[in-house]
Amino acid sequence: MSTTNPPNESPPRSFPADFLWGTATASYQIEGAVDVDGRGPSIWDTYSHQPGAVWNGDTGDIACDHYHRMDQDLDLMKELGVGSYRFSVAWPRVQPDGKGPANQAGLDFYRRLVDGLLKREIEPTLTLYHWDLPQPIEDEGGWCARDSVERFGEYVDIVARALGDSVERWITLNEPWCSAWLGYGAGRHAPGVKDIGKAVAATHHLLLAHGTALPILRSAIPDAKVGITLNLGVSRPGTTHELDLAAARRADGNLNRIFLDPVFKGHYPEDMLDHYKANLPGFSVVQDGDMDVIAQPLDFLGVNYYFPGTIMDSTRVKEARAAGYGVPIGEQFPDLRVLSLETPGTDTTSMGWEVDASGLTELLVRVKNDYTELPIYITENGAAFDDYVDPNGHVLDHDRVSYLEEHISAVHDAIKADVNVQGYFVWSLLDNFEWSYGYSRRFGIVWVDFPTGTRLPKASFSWYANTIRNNALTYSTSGGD
Ligand code: IFM
Repeated sequence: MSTTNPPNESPPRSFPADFLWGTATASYQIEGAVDVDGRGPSIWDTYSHQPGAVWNGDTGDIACDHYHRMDQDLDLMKELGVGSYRFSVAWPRVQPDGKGPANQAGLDFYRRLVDGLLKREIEPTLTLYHWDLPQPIEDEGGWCARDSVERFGEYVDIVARALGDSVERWITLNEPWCSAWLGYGAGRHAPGVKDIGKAVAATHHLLLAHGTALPILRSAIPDAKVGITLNLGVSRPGTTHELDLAAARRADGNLNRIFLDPVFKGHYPEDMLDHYKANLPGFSVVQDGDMDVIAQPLDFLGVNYYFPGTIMDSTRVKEARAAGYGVPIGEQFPDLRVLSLETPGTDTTSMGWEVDASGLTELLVRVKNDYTELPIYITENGAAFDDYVDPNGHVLDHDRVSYLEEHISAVHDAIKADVNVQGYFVWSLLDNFEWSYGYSRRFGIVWVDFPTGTRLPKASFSWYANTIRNNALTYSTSGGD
């Protein structure tokens, strides 16, 4: 643990004067009020109500009830001292049928949110799509159907016109890999489809939707700063055997390169085109001109990072065990033929994710070297642990403080290595609906008592507030500058 504050043990790791500190949430994970003020159903309403889909049968019906407790949450952010709050707009609040005219009551909610932020001198960072696709769009094929792209454009136009006078920083999509590959490939997220071909089609249509949104945003809001948020990782080969090197490359292709290459280079990576062509229609949904739409200039890249991956070829289970790795049973994407290994002795979060902040620095340096020198915001980073309220009424989440300290330090290392990182957003402000894990995983720096909705800032909240106030990591046992 790194937080028993030994003053002056190491020099403070200061951040640039204009570094943006923030925190993030997403609509379905916190808002609740799923049938209030004209909101329509989303794929997550449908999915979470299917028996067995989400842990404990949890749903986002009430979640953190942020819809009704917004002012309290805004006050918490003010107390935290963040410069920006990253939230997402629920498309089904704005267009309950996924098309047609705006639902004014839905837009009014986000207007109140944005005004409440600005009143507290907190910059809004608005994500247009964080996975709550209107169910009527899914009924017509969802992201596997090209029509969803046009639908998205109409929705973006409505939101841009409604909030463009007050929001400067816009994110088109959050983690399209999860929408496409967990939603349509692994079936572990809404809409719960298991079909690799559909995941490939969804990947392309999501990227096309991103590209389609760009001129719409730029024409409605000439000063907008627009980016996309990708969940990126490092994919480390478990051995130097050629099969493992190739497997790590495939994993990297699936997670990182099929998103980064189109956005920054205007084409899909050849090896992944070949891979998906081998057994599937692959990227045959790509039409002339699509790649130019996808590769239009951006103002920043949002990076979400949580954990690194250690990868070997799936035929090498015996060798993986002999090398000392834990080998999970079952492959998420059998076509990829990769083993995602566990390294015994490494700390993990309650998601089972390995804690290794060096992966974040490595990733950021790679993005700069291979893709872009645009400003980067870490739009999500954080950890779930088994928090509890102690008999004194405190949540002493030292594991989370340690995780955040190490990862913010890794961002500092990247800045020293000349990566243009301009901000960092903790995931998440509140404990919330963690998708298929329901409420069983707590990522918040504020504890939420779900039966009552009561909020209780954790120790990590004070620690982060202190970091923001100092604009520096002022102490650590993991080494200084
Ligand atoms: O809770 C999610 C978030 O919605 C997207 N990024 C990862 C987080 C933790 O799993």
